[in-house]
Formats: sequence, C-alpha cells, structure tokens
Amino acid sequence: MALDNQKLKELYRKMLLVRAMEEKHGQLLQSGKIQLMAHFGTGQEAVAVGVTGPLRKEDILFGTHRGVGEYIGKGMSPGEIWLEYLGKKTGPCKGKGTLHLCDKDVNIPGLVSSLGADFSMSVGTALASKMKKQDQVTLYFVGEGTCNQADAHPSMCMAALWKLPLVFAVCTNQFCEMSYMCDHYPTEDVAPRAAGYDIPYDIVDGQDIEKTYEATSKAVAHARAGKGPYLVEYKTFRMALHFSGDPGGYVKPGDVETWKKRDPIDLCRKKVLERGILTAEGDKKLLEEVRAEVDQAVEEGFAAPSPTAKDLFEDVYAEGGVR
Ligand SMILES: Cc1ncc(C[n+]2csc(CCOP(=O)(O)OP(=O)(O)O)c2C)c(N)n1
Repeated sequence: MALDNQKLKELYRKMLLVRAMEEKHGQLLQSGKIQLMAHFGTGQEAVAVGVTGPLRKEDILFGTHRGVGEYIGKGMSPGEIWLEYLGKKTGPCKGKGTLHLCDKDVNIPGLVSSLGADFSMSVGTALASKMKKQDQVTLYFVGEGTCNQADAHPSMCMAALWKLPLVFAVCTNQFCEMSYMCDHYPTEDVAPRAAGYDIPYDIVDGQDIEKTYEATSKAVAHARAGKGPYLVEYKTFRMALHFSGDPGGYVKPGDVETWKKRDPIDLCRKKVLERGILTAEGDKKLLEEVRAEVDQAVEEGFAAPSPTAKDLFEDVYAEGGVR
C-alpha cells in the first residue's frame, strides 16, 4: 500500500537524518575528536524508521545497540542525542547514558548491555499497560542474533498467554556480531518461532520503507486492539561492520555490493522523485538541510556544559525509592 505523500516525505527525511547522524559520528571518530565507539546500522534505516514510525509518543520502545535510527524514529532530535553522546549535563540522561541512553519524554526506557535481558522487561511494561488499562503498546526491537537468547521463549510464551499489547520487531540484518546468522541457527527465518506460542507473524522486505511501515502498523494495531502480541521479521543487511573498531574480513565478497543495489534510502528517493513529492533540486536541498541540522547539533553538543564530579552522586537513587 502506498503511503500518502506527506508521510513518505517525513519518513524519507528521517532516514536521511539517521544516515547523516552516523556519517558524522564516523567522521568525528576518524578525526580523533571523539572516542565514542559506535555500532552503525547503515542500510537498516527503513527498518528502524519503519518500525518506530507507527508508534505514538506514549508507546514504549525498547531499542537496539544500533539505536540512532530508532531514537530519531521515535521522535528524539539530533541535538538531544548528541548532548547525551558527548556526555553533557544537559543531555536526556545528564551525560550518564551516552550510547546507552534513555529518554522518558518519548518512552524509551534505555538500552540494556546484556542483550536479550530486555525481552522480559518488554513483557513487564506491556503487562503494566494492560493492568493499568492504558492505551499503550510496547515494541521490542531486537536483532535476530539476540533472539537466540533464552529469555526470548518465556517472554513470547507469557506475552501470548496474557494477551499483552506487545510487538516483537526482529531486525534480521544477516549478521550476529562478526559472523553470518547461518552460523548461529539452522533456519532461514526467526519469525516462525512465534507460531510455537500461537503468536501471529509476518516476514517483510526491510529495504522498502512502505513495507516496513505497513507491516509495523498492522502489528501495532493488532496489539492495541487487545488481540495480544505480534511478531514481524524485517529482512535487511548491515552494510557497516559490527562496530567502529571491527577489523572485518568476514563479509563474503560481493554481499555489500549486491545489497547496495537495494539501499533503502535510494529506493525511497526513487519513489519520492517519481511521485513528484520532491524535485531533484528539492532532494539535494533536503539532504543539505539534514546535514546542517546534524552539524549544528554536534557544534552545540561540544559547547554544552559537562557534568561535574558532584553530579556523579546525583540521580543514584530514585525519588522515594528503596535506599
Ligand atoms: C548477553 C550478551 N552477549 C553478547 C553480547 C555482545 N554482543 C554485542 S552486539 C552482539 C550481536 C547481536 O546480534 P544481533 O542481535 O543479530 O544484532 P546485530 O548486532 O546484528 O545488529 C553481541 C553478541 C552482549 N552485548 N550481550
């Protein structure tokens, strides 16, 4: 189904922004201006933006370690992200989160280093929403490798048993860290595992923003209507290496070139131009505007105040929490 022009342009802009954020991060690392390592999600933009696009602000998102796409998709600004990445006092986690940031304003509870531990947390937030009768969906965005973690199974089981408003969004980018997924499990797809718990599932092309957005919208509507969890698997390819210090050497020759022919941003640009949503000139201007927005965010981030040693002792305990 074709998205309306305004929505497609909005999602296209977000995808451009995500890539510009990562390109800038890479440049800053290479020039030695920052040491903040990164897990880039180059080539996965239509998944991250399509998975978060249909969510409302109050919906809860558990994201991945390639998080920029989800943060932008869920509504964080480049400025907020860079303040946190640069460890600044005015960042959403006051500089204590950096890459593992969370943002209460858009209901991102934060990245857990031990991958897969948040499977059960997503069951917890979805259960809380249901018990409080809140019109709120939790979306757990997760890599296909992390789906091998043991917590995946009891989480799917309980989500189905309790008919929770929970969407499992699996990003199959072909790799689990520094090896191909076929070295980790014997099946081509992760999604059919959901059938073992009577959870409906779809498998979609992760390069096409309209398909990712549509599949997520369907799953979110299902969960929001009280029909229980849904799983969507998005097939994509990680064009970047696992992390910024990855020496590589394990990617099969020709794979990147093959997938580059279906770069999600190029595919979306083609639609935007063909449908007359933007002219070639307008497209160029949009890209410049997006890059300028990122440059400004970084500049303001560097200029922002850093936390002091005293700040280390603040926000250690929750207000009214157990001491
Ligand atoms: C419990 C745990 N084991 C191992 C790691 C190290 N690790 C970081 S990313 C990653 C790969 C995860 O693969 P996948 O879920 O497919 O996501 P991708 O990196 O492909 O985006 C691993 C193993 C970790 N963070 N936590």
